[in-house]
Amino acid sequence: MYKRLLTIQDISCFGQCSLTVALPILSACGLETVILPSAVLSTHTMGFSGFTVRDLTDDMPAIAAHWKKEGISFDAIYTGYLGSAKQIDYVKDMIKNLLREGAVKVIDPAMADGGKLYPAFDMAFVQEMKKLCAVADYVLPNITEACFLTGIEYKENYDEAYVKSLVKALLDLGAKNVVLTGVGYKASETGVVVSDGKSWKHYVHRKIAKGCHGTGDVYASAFTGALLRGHSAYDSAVIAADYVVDCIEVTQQDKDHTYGVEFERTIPQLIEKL
Ligand code: PXL
Repeated sequence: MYKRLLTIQDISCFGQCSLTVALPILSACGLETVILPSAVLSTHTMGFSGFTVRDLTDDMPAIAAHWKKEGISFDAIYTGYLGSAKQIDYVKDMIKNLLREGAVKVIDPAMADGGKLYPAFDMAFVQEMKKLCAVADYVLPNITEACFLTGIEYKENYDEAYVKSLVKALLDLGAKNVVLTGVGYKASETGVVVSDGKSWKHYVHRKIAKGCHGTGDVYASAFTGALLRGHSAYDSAVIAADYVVDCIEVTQQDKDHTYGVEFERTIPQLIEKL
């Protein structure tokens, strides 16, 4: 079936993240991809200074109302980087008003990495993001985001008991399935844990580089694309992880390309896996 998905996140014009990654990946996965930009920035906020920001919060309710009037509805929603706590409220309204029966809700609480919140966010934003994660079918945090969402202390070195406590706390928030990224117990490894509270699967793969920018968005887009193409949550998590590894590998051949990953070059490999 040809599915229609709504994705809400910013447009960072330069920098290969958020919507400039999500739209091409989801379209390539064969989904009708409707976008709602939460803000327009000249670049993303990591490693650039003096970037411009046009916040689009106030446009969101009117866009949603127009869609409602036109009878436009969605089989799925996938949210990424959101600009403000108020936007999260508007997203919750769209979940109530614009989704078809049985629509899939994927929430990537893109707000933190490496133990720290991104510059634009504070704890008030985190509180609102918790409420959005509570209604998610799939929540896709990294370890730092999981810590902010659950109040559990961030650790660089951890064991399976620690990861289990994070996943349990995320499920207790209300999310139906947790896809926790960046989980590895050795320096040379990383991976993803997928759990619905009953089953527990950990896909472990090689760690090539530390913290490549935009890979969270590449991951969440490929995961959502595979899921909506009918793959299981675990298979989608594996497909997305392998795709991100391919993206990092091709990008490493290009030493000057430090602001994002060259995800376009490996889209054929992703399609092959679907
Ligand atoms: O990749 C997440 C992301 C999305 N959008 C903007 C960002 C970031 C991460 O820093 O700055 C504007």
